[in-house]
Amino acid sequence: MKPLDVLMPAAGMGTVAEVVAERLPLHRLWLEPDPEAWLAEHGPSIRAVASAGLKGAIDETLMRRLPNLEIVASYGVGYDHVDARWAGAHGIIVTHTPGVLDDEVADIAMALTIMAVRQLPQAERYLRAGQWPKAAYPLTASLRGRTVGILGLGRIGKAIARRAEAFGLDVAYCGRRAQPGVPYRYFASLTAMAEACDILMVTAPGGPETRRIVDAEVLRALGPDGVLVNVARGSLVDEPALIEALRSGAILAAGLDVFENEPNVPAELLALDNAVLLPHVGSASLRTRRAMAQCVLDNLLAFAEGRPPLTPVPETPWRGAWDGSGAKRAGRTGSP
Ligand code: 8YV
Repeated sequence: MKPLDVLMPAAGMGTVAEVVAERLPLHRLWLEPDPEAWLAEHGPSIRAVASAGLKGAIDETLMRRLPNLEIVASYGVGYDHVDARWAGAHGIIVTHTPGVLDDEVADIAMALTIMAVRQLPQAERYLRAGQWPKAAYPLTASLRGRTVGILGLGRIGKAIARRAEAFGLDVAYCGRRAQPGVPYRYFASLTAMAEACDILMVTAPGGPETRRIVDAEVLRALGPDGVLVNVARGSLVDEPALIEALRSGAILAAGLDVFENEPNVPAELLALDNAVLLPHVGSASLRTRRAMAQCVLDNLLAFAEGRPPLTPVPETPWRGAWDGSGAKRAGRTGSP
């Protein structure tokens, strides 16, 4: 096995650098005093990139600095920070970490739903502020009799749907097409689904195609009893429109794990009591983050040994052209 030099451009969230470095030569670009000079000197020896999370885009500019790059192993199921189309067109495989985090993220989605509808963070603040002896906490809205509309019924959406059913909720979904064998009501139009549901659950991938698709019109359709829950990407939601909808009572509440410009959360959102806000912790348990890091490593090891990567993204399907000798895969074109 030819050693696979791995570059990690930006520091990640926990474990991934350690897990990769145990088995493969890892270069931590963010620790280099002059990253540009490092790339100019060492870029050609790099065949693999491990992305440690959403920080640091793996874009055309970076990939062009690495003329012998063959694989980008990304940490996380969403890979909107990686230009997978460019990679695919240049013979570079991109992998992600699907499957291992579905239940963890679905748990948080349900937690956010209950927190937002039953005002649990507010009730806890009330108790801690010593208000309880003065008066019982005010009555809240209820989850009973509600319909959850899931935008993007992928693995995580389905894990949420199973939980929602167990909670006695009706489930609907919206996506590019109706899925055969799925028992939930399908909507081709997001606005129509928002009108028909009470809790709009966002689990679709980020990226240019879904940018700000939850806009003022969708929020209006969700209505004054409606709750928006987002565990996907902040980019799917028009954040100023959401702030306005929460402020004006156009919707009841929101539960958000993700934001447009993480880790910065607009002061207007922070000021709103009907927004429950979490710092992108959907998958952030030790167990699940370890499993994600292991998936990054397993993809890199498979590739280093000439085996097919385990979880390539659809834009870069494995064509089996790489022979493990260090030769570039067929189809790599357009290197600088
Ligand atoms: C992680 C995520 O927080 O998997 C994803 O797409 O958003 C989360 O599980 C993130 O990938 C870690 O950087």
